[in-house]
Amino acid sequence: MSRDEEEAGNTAYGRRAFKRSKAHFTDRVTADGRDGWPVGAGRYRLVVSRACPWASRAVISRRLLGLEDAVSLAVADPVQDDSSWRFTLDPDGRDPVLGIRYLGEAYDKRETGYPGGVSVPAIVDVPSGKLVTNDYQQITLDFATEWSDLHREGAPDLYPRERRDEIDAVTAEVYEDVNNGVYRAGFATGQEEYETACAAVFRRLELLAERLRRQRYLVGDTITEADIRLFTTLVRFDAVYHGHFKCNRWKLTENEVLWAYARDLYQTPGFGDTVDFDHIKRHYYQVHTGINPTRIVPLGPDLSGWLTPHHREELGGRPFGNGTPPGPVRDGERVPAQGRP
Ligand SMILES: N[C@@H](CCC(=O)N[C@@H](CS)C(=O)NCC(=O)O)C(=O)O
Repeated sequence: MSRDEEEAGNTAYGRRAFKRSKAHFTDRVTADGRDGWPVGAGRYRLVVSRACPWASRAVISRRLLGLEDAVSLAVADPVQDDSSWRFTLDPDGRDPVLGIRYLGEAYDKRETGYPGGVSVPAIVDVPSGKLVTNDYQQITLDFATEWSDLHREGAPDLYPRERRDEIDAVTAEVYEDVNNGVYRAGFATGQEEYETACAAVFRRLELLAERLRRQRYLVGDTITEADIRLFTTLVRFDAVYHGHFKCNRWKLTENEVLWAYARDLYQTPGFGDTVDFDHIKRHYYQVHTGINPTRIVPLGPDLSGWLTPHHREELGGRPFGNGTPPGPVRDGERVPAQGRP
């Protein structure tokens, strides 16, 4: 949630439903450079928080597509301060490539006095230090389609042309009721608003479970953008959405199909190796003081189940299509032990 959303939440929420703001910086990095930002190896830095579901989409795509050498990664402290996302995990609290302490400095370089919030994911142009885009809906689609010259050998096609209509349709529903639905439930300030959002979350999850009962992935028989987008919410479900956001009709671990589907993806290289449960829990429970004033971070849930067999391979499917899984996580990008099961 960006700062302006949070402000809206503190004022008009009793009467108005939670509304996610649109990304303000929507330039695209493309093969032909039509917005002034051509794809180029080493030119851009992807700034994320591993806590953030929208940013995590980009971290997963980057791994699956093998864009690690092309786009470097900056991981912000999961707990923002009053000046928002900061690089306190790095030596001297500065991002070593951009040389800045706060992501907001790259926003300022792009547009002085921008009144909106600073959000992740963000792509920053390294030579100028300027923010290029914070348009999380577009970044992964562009990684999949515009950056193809720089994909690794064996990279999967995450947004296959012949499946785009189906992917767009399913991701629209997943966005509305699941990705953003949990936030609508979590930040509701009235009983009715909460109940409507929470009911929609579970109604949609049950429909998705039906769809996934007999097919391994959401669209076609390979991993696509649609799976990445559902995964980033499911992997956070029991850790933060069930308790902190009150989406508690059932836990992910209690839904046989979705729990197996989420474990299958978690155990696929490029998914689970990007997830930091410690960052996820500290961010949600410590930052949203409106809904958790004590800032206490719960000890649970038990994470060991994420590594148990899922048996989804019995449904067939070819995770990477004609491609191959990504190689090991780069040195310096491994999730610390405290964030893993
Ligand atoms: N609403 C964001 C989408 C991404 C987003 O909400 N990211 C969150 C983290 S999960 C964020 O950076 N929020 C700003 C903040 O919490 O200060 C946008 O407008 O681009």
